[in-house]
Amino acid sequence: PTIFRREDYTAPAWTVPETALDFALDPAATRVRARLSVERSGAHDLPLVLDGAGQKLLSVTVDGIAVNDWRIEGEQLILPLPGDAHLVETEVEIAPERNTQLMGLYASGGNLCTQCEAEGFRRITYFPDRPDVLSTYTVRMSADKARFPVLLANGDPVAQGDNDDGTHWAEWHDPYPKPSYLFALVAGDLAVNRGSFTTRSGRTVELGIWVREADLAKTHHALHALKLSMAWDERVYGREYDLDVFNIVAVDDFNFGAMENKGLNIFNSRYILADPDTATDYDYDAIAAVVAHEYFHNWSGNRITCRDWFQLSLKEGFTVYRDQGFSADQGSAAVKRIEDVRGLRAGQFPEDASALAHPVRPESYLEISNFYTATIYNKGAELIRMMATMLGEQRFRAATDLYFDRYDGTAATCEDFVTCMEEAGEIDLSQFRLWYSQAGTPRVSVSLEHEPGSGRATLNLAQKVPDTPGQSSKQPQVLPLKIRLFGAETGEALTDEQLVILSDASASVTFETIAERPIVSLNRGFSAPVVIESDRTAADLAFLARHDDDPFARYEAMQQLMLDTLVAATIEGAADHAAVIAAVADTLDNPELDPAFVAEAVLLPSESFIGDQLSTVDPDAIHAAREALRRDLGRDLEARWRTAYEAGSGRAYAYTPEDKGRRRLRNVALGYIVASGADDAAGLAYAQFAAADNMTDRQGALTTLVAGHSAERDRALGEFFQRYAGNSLVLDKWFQTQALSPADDTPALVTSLAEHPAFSLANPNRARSLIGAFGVNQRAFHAAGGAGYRWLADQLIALDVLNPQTAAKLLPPLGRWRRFDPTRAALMRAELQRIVAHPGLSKDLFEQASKSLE
Ligand code: BAL
Ligand code: ZN
Repeated sequence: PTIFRREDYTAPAWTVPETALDFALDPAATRVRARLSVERSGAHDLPLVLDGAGQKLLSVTVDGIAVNDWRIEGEQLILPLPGDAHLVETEVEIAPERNTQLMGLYASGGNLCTQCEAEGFRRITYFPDRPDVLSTYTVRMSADKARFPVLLANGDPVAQGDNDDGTHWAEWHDPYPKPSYLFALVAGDLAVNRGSFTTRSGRTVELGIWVREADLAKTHHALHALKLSMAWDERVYGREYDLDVFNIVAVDDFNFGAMENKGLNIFNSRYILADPDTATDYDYDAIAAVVAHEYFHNWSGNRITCRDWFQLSLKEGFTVYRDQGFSADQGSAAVKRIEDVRGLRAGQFPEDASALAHPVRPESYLEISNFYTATIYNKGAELIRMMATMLGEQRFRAATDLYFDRYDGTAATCEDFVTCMEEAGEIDLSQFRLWYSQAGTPRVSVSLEHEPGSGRATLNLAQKVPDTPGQSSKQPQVLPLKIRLFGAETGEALTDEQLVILSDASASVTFETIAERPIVSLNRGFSAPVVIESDRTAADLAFLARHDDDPFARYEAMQQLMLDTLVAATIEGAADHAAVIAAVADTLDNPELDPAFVAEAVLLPSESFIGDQLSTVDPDAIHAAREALRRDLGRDLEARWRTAYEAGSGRAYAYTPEDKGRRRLRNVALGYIVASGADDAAGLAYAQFAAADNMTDRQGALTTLVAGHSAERDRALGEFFQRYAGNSLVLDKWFQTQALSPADDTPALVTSLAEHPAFSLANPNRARSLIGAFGVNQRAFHAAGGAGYRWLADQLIALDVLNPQTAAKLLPPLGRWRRFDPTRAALMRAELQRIVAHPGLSKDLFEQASKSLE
């Protein structure tokens, strides 16, 4: 397969200022006529090259005359053109109902919809399918009116009408030049929840959320989030919406979470549909975040797009940073930061430590779909956050204003963005750029020396960026570390918060007039996405968990204390739990803390995160160590857990930050009561399950029950399935909860669930709910003998035939073989080799599997 390299970029030889498309829609055979006005760019005699994939080419004309001097090379249409400007028309036929890879035009739930990012448009029509070819689009569609009463496309509606033959048509026009990956159309039998938003300049935008009629009542939260997002982007970034309509359509079969097509976002229904009975608080939060994310792309992605796919983080990192800011403003910013860092550590740090590690701006790829990664998205967002931290609020806003102003209407690069940060921020970011080119998570070691006599304290810092595939001997990066010193006796802050920029391999920072022994609060707010190795003792960490004024640092101290204990227990077979138990008790006893924060702070690190701290992961020892600590925490603090549980009980459901926090803590408390082994625990969990008036409590209880063995577990699983049999999003939870269970029967259960009549590989959400969840269940996936590895490989090979993109995204757990003992590593490698050798493998899965073997 062809390797694409960033260094090979050349500007397009031909531009397409205008595109007119005409669709005769039919699930079995759709005809697409494309009229492209093309212009030669610069002095050259290169032919016009149009990308295509999988369609039947019916005709080609140039300036209205049929031509036959074109040729197909690979899947590209090569057309020599004599002049500098022509009208090129093609007609193709495609079969949406046979499109199982869900790229291009496809059928979902009887409706037709599109997904074009990154390279799906070429499956619809021949086109220079690259993000730096910007075109205005006029789209005309006709379809059977009874079957597809709603016809939507990008931009604003122009006209519509009926034909004599039972079909109808609609025309849409998008005046904003856009790359082909932002093209969208939808034809279907859909109902709409309408709203409107008046922009700050007084323009009224008509909003619509389109779903199946039966789901209409579940769209209010998404519509509300959309309005909040529109107002937030005006207030925080000065960005106003630019079309007269903004439509969102929810579909059940979708590779991504959602897609930011201009004026017509298409969403995975899991990020639109919510009511208290079917969606958890987590779902509600995620819906608001994804609605905001896609809306924010209108500026960071659509008005300014990417020059090439190596620049993907230009739009994704920045937009994630923007949606994180939005979510932080809707509730507890501290808890949001904790959640985001947990996500980074669960998804991105392991990627950065794996064979699939890549820089935020990659240098090469085989299949761009494989680069929609936590590194591009979440580490990319951390890069923006670091620049924002170093610039400060006002200069960061000036820099984003400059960026939006300077590059509006263009396809830009990460370099363009950083240059704006430098210019408006009046800061030199030369060395900071290494964050874009060097992969790997920097490790920072920290020690603090104190001379009581002179009152001098010296903080010694050293950094190391680890080797990653293809990259060794890396240069030190710019690490903005927020720090503060606290007195070990008084608990008082001894300094203000300071921003220390570590840019050398090592450096020292000196503090004067430090009378008492200081304890350092480090990387506050997780100001740099690094791993900290410090010489702080368990007592120091417990102290910070109690006294630190930065909520993130407080949480972090507690996590580190737990982690140190669990790592010691994993290696030694046992550890003293007293310090953790005392710190958790303290946290539970502190009436000033927000329950949502307490719930985060008292949760033990995941088994995978514990594994990430070890040179060789021992899944069984980790599980045993974590369960032992959970049990002791449950037993020793049982009265406190029951008090916390009761405090969160007996309230009618409301989706407010306060109620969410109470529910979260209540469910965490339930988990510890069950861990204590109390006789009434399963009964208590089942009672919560049965009486719940919301999905957070019902799924929380189910998760707790599924983690153990009891009659209540089986009863709850059966009842849950019956109650939600018609709701595919909730059935995903049923599969996922079982696949994530730490119980010892999970491997067998997952194997049988794959045979369940409700399981299907064709729906990405369902595939992810079982296969994806199992892959991240460290204990179950890595159960001795390698059956889990074989099962995953079998599933991926089967899924690859239908949907290579989704299959490839589920492969990374197999690629972590270097982290495991030689027996497991050999079994994992054998499965990777089996995948690579499989005939007819997609390049998506081939790239992931072959790189994982290197
Ligand atoms: N652009 C793909 C989906 C998203 O990141 O919004
Ligand atoms: Zn995005």
